[in-house]
Amino acid sequence: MSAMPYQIETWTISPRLMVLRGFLSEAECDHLVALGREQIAPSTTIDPETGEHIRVESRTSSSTYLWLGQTEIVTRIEARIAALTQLHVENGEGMQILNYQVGQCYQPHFDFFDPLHRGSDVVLAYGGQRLATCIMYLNTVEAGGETHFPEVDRKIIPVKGDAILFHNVLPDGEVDRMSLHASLPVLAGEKWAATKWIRERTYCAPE
Ligand code: PD2
Ligand code: ZN
Repeated sequence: MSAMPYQIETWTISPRLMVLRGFLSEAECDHLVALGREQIAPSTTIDPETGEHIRVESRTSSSTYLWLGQTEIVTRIEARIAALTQLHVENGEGMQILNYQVGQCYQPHFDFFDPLHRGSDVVLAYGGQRLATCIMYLNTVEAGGETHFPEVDRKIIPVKGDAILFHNVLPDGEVDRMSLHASLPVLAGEKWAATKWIRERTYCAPE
C-alpha cells in the first residue's frame, strides 16, 4: 500500500521549520494512539546537570517510548521520516507518544542537548546531537495545545495527521537557539502527539 502524498509548507528558515499536511493517515494516527494508551506514564525530561531522566513541573504530559520498528505501521512511518530528512532510520530515537489533558503543557525548551550544560556529554554519547525533531499530531485538539515557537511567534494548530519538522542544529553544526518551542496548554479536549528525535549518528539507547 503506497502512502498518500503529503504537502510540505516551509514556515520559517530560522529556525528551519516545515509543516507537513496529511503526513499520517487517520488509521496510522489511531494505531499510534492505541499503542501509546497501553503504556503511558507521567513524562520526564533529561536533567541538564546529570543527563538522567527526571520529572519536572514544566512538562505535565504523560508519555511513553516505542521501540524502533515496534509494528509494521511504525516501521512505515519511520521510513517516511527518513526519506523526508535524508537521515537513516537508525539515527532516530524510539518514537515518543504524548498525551496532554486540559491544562497540561510543555514549557519553552530546546530539543538539542545544550553544550553549555554539564549533563549533555552523557546523552551525546548515545548517537550525538538531536539534529531534527518531527512532531506528529494524532488527533485534532478541541482548543489549545498548539506547538509554539516564541522566537518567531509561530503557532501550529494540532490537526490529526499533520506534522512538523524542525532543525535543532544549524548547517555549521552550532545549535539553533531560534528553535525554542513549547506545547501550549490544552484548553478543551485532549491532545495526542508523537515525537521523533533524530540524531547525528546511529542511536544506541542506554541500558
Ligand atoms: O507536543 C508538542 O507540541 C511538543 C512541543 C514541544 C512536543 C515537544 N516539544 C517534544 O516532544 O519535544
Ligand atoms: Zn520539544
